[in-house]
Amino acid sequence: MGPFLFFLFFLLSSSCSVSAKLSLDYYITSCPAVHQIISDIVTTKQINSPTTGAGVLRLFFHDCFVSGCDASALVSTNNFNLAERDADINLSLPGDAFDVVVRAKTSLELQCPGIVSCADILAIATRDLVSMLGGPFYPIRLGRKDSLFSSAASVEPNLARPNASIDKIITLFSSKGFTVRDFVALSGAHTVGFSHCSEYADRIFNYNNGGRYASDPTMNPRFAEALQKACVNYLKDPTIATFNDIMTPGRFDNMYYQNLLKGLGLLATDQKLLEDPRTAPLVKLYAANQTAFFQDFAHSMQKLSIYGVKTGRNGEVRRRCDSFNNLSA
Ligand code: HEM
Ligand SMILES: *[C@@H]1O[C@H](CO)[C@@H](O)[C@H](O)[C@H]1NC(C)=O
Ligand SMILES: *[C@@H]1O[C@H](CO)[C@@H](O)[C@H](O)[C@H]1NC(C)=O
Ligand SMILES: CC(=O)N[C@H]1CO[C@H](CO)[C@@H](O)[C@@H]1O
Repeated sequence: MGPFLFFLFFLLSSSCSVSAKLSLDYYITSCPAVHQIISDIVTTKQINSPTTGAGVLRLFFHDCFVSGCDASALVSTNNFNLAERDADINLSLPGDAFDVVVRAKTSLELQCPGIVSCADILAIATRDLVSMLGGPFYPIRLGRKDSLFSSAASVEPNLARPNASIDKIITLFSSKGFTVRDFVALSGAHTVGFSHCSEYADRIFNYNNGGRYASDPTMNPRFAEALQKACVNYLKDPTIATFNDIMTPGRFDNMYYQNLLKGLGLLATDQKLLEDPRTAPLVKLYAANQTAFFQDFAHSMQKLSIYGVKTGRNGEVRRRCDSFNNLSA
């Protein structure tokens, strides 16, 4: 192949978009039972440990936003490298979420060794769990490769804290190609799971230096009082956590948005969605119409699940989800 032809080939092959290389039936011949195997593991795990679903959903979001949906968040730190999962913001990612992926991988390695990537497992497990909790079911295109890198330092700039402004989060999302609509719809994930007191303590204790029990005026006062009781010892016991959605904590529904209308948002960034004129109309839409929320959530999750995906030689199919195949990487 002459240099010109090679150049042409390179142009053509690199212009195929990543998502075009993913497909719904990627494992149809190499591992036809992939969906059944993952679904069995996920179902058993969720029944035995009901906090798994929310944990996996959050883990998936963190994995995707930091360098793409490439299982970089699953890698353990070793002597050579401080991995993503050990960044400060990750410290509360729950062990059950990692565990269910490891279990699915173990089962898949017995039936189709070396075939199914950890990134695909995490994407499928997330989808299955959302649907098991009562949320929408959506198709997932497959063929993601697992990352060759994972770095704690890349976490902080790519995720938002609950003290961030809505402006800052919209900028973060849009820098990755996600719209305000994606942001508000994906935030509905906080209809399940927990947050630790430290994540919202500044809203319920000494708000604006107003005294020990001064709380954020945008928070429902009875809700604030209940949280003050639950969190009274949070500095001594940092493991104390409360439901993100106090009304239907284990169900994936549109209650998160209905809560915001009543001042029952837990994190500052949740409640602020009702204040910003760019996000408030969507909060009201989703609060009034669960079908609209489910449609948009499913759409944005499909978009999230192909964000920054690695294909071809930009990644590998890991043998173990917590380490690279080349152990000295
Ligand atoms: C962009 C703004 C966001 C901020 C500031 C934020 C922040 C947080 C914080 C502080 C927690 C509590 C963590 C803990 O204390 O253990 C949390 C939990 C959670 N987040 Fe978010 N989050 C955001 C967006 C998202 C998105 C887009 C998703 C998924 C699509 C998501 C899914 C979850 C889930 C499911 C939980 C519960 C985790 C569990 O129970 O283990 N979050 N989030
Ligand atoms: C938000 O909280 C983090 C620690 O959780 C802190 O490092 C950061 O300075 C705070 N940012 C703002 C804007 O207050
Ligand atoms: C709710 O949203 C769905 C999907 O966008 C739409 O088809 C339906 O008409 C809406 N329902 C109401 C009552 O507005
Ligand atoms: C949570 C996680 O899996 N990553 C690290 C961050 O926090 C956990 C829990 O403390 C640590 O065990 C992990 O090293």
